[in-house]
Amino acid sequence: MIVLSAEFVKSATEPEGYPAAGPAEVAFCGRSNVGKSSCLNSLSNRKALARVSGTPGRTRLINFFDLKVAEKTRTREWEIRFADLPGYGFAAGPRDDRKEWKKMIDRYLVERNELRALVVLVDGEIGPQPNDTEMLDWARNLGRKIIVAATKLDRIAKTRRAAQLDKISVQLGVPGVIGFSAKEHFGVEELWRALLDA
Ligand SMILES: Nc1nc2c(ncn2[C@@H]2O[C@H](COP(=O)(O)OP(=O)(O)OP(=O)(O)O)[C@@H](O)[C@H]2O)c(=O)[nH]1
Ligand SMILES: [Mg+2]
Repeated sequence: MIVLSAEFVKSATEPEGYPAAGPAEVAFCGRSNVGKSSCLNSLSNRKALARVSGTPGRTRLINFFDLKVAEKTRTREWEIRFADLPGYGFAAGPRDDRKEWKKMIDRYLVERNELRALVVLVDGEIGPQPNDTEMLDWARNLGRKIIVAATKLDRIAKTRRAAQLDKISVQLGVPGVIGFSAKEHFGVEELWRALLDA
């Protein structure tokens, strides 16, 4: 995929602040430190897109990005909006913060009409954690389409990667978990295909 443009649109916490209806949207979520920013940067082929809005506290916000992409042959083009959701599993957060987070994500998942799919990133080395399963069940119960990608898969020996992906797939009950590495830049095309399919 060729990324023709990628830009930060705005940050928001509640529906009144979301950007006006525009391109079809996919949202990204995962545990804190799972490699979400790195994944967004790999997909957008930019070094620091996911940090453009880098003001303190931005991790508590939903960040929106607009992209234009084209087939390598330039025969087709798409506009797509990414919503970067704040990470979960930050153990140190006070109870009130977690309640706020849950409310913010719930409103987004329930109310956002443009949302076509939720990409849940899980750590490919350590595998899914209980809060990943919770996140998946939550999104599934709301009827959202889910795409799962396993990040940092470069940390697993090449010969073990397929088995690791199968294991994660079974653990989560999600077929076709995508193996991804921002470091070695693999899984990028496959994830793009899944996004555009959605
Ligand atoms: N080996 C390896 N390390 C990665 C990969 N992706 C991210 N990392 C590392 O993991 C750490 C966290 O990456 P981020 O992309 O900042 O993760 P994040 O989920 O956005 O983190 P927060 O926004 O702080 O929750 C960094 O040290 C990255 O360099 C990957 O594909 N392979
Ligand atoms: Mg990040």
